[in-house]
Amino acid sequence: MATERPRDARHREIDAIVEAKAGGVAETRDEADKYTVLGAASRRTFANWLTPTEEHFVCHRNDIPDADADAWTVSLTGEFDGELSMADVRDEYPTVAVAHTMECAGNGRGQHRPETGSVQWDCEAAATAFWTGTPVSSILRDHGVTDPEGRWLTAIGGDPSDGDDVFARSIPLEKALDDCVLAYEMNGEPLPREHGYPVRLIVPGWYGVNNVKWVEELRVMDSMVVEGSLERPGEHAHWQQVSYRIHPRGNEPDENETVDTYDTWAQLEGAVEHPYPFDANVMSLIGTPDGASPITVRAGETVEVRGVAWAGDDAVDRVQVSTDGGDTWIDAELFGPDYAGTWRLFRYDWDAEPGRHTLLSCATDDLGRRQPSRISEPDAWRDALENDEYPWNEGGYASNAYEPNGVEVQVHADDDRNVSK
Ligand SMILES: Nc1nc2c(c(=O)[nH]1)N[C@H]1C(S)=C(S)[C@@H](COP(=O)(O)O)O[C@H]1N2
Ligand SMILES: [Mo]
Repeated sequence: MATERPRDARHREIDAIVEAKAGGVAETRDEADKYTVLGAASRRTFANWLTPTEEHFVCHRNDIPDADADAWTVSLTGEFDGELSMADVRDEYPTVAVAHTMECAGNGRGQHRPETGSVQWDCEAAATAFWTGTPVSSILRDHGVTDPEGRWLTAIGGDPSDGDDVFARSIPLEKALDDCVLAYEMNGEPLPREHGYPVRLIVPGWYGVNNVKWVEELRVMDSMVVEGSLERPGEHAHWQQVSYRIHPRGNEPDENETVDTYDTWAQLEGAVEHPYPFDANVMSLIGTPDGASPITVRAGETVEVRGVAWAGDDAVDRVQVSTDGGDTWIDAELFGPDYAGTWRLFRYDWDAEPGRHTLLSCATDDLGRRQPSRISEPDAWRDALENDEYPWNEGGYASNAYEPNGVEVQVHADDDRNVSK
């Protein structure tokens, strides 16, 4: 272990990533400085379907491991057994590519009032990339694991945890067998170190935290990870059972071996006492106009309001746009690629009048679940949903309220020469 303080190494790590990404990402600091967190530097990321690697947000808690693909192995443990080299992962199984919209479960946390702890993201921690690798189902089947009933797959990161909590996350085997990928390329290039080199788990449509980077062990068990599940030192269950749980102020979430419903929204509606952020809640963001500078319109011309909308394992059914702060709503057109687990583009041709306007977007999924208008007061908890509010929760997770994501836009007529503000 290095003798310098971990914080120093973290700062150098952040500097190196920012430099490599050359202006595509911006830092967002955690007050305790535990995380490396970089968000999309501009809203315009959300006006495009594919996020260039340079603009893809980064989020992790420990330092990046000093990995060498030639020496890296993935151990298969629990109800199966084996050890895969990276050559095995690449060459012994089919190669696939999946598109995946990844959103940090803490995205939107910065809009909770009062503020919660941890990284104060606004809406910049979401991205869509192509990930190339091996279907997890091929590895599982090859090792005799075919029955998902009651079983979970735990992926463990090789990031150094300084002897405290191991980065271990569990997903139901049903999801793992369905569409998950052990990825070694991102957007057609070898995985960058900060995104999980040499290999990471991709869980299409599920919150970022489930997508374990630097995977060194895959474990099949009949429960999700609980304290003592793993054959290694350190705390095992922190990232599954303590952190990343959605719960009201001032209580400790219960440890569960299993839950019956994986759908995050169904959990929020009451299926699970303290929900786990698994698949992403229905959400949308406007990419352009981005509000960064005034826009000038000519008489008779419209302004394209363009953005992205996603719904985890579910499909986006509808996106509505408001250009008057939520008084009236108009249906936007969905267009572009339509892949499971990824966002869709939407557009609306806005007949913009000069003045200042608040643009909002609100998506509805194919189960009729619509983004709530705002984040609730801290003590509302489950009642919030009935009042068209997202429940304020102590960790600030999985928020999908539309109103805080609005864009303030100033519009000038094109005969106005004083476009200085
Ligand atoms: N091993 C490991 N994997 C991890 C993390 C981590 O701290 N360690 N952070 C998770 C979180 S919280 C997020 S949001 C995503 C971010 O993936 P990205 O940095 O490639 O965008 O990685 C996840 N995978
Ligand atoms: Mo995250």
